[in-house]
Amino acid sequence: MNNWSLNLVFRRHGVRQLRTGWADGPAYITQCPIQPGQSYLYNFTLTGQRGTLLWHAHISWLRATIHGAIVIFPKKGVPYPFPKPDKEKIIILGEWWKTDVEVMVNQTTQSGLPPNISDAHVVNGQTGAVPGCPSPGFTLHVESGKTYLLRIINAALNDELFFKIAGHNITVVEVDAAYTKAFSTDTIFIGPGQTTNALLTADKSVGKYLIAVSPFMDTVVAVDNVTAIAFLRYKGTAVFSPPVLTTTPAINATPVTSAFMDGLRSLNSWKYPASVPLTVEHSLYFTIGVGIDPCATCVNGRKAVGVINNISFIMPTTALLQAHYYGISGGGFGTLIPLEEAIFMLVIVCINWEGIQLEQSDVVLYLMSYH
Ligand SMILES: [Cu+2]
Repeated sequence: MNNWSLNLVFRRHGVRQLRTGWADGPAYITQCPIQPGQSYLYNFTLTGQRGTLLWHAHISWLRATIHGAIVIFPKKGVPYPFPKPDKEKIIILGEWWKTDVEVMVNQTTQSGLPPNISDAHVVNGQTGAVPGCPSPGFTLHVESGKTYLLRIINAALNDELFFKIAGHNITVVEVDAAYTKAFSTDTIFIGPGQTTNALLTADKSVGKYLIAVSPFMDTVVAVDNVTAIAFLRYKGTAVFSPPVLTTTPAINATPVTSAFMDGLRSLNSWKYPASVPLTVEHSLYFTIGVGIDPCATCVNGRKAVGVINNISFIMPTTALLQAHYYGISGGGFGTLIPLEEAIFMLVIVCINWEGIQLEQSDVVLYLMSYH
């Protein structure tokens, strides 16, 4: 039931909605939004998945604040393929604006100028003591000798983030609800909408340790460079203990991101095999980039738009999948790729991303339901 004053939809990132794509969530792609005072029932089945995923409002920029965790436990009696943690903790990273994000996005769409970068990053809703904000920061309480499964979610709108705990390595065991080979790291790299499960063992001296969340950006696009600060606190830590500090990776630390990505390997065990198709029957070539459209209200008379194969997206009045399903003409979905039982390989090339810094409307590109 939407008791709010704005249209809403909800999306579950990473849930394999087999044959329930209609309840997938993105506004005007799979469904029209739920209008104020109206209700909608999302009915879907989780099949063959367990782990941590993200749900959020998937319309405009409301996902800045309307979001949360989906925790899917293994079936009863099925153990984790890693040592059972003593406790589990959810850690949601995000971006925070001081302004109303909806007002900001509307202004951005009118002017064609880039939206403001966020004012801070947050860990479970708290920035920590950053300039202009007296937040105490989130505290993760632990007991010596115990192991914790951290279910880390990046709910940020735009920023890829580093997550680091002073003095502690953590062991990645699952990413986006898929088990991985366990690997130890001092820094996690996580993109918007992604999740990472990692084991943390409280095996250091009793005390307080800084948790730092900072952005990654290796091109010329402006980004919020404020580090969110949280704390890991052992039981028995004296009240006014100064925290053990850490450094954050450089904002453009590509080697750190590469090392993390290269460390990710599917568990690929007998019980959890990586069954991927080995024969490709069709190759599809996509270029993803930024184009310029004329815009009467825009400051420069034009605005940047996201494009796939040089075609941009115009918000339809009927959701695309609804139009397709009911055979409504003029659905705005153009030529559909005829799908048959075949293995496709998508070749995706990003072009002209530097263009984003020059002028920008709401340039957000999504790839939906590809597998
Ligand atoms: Cu989303």
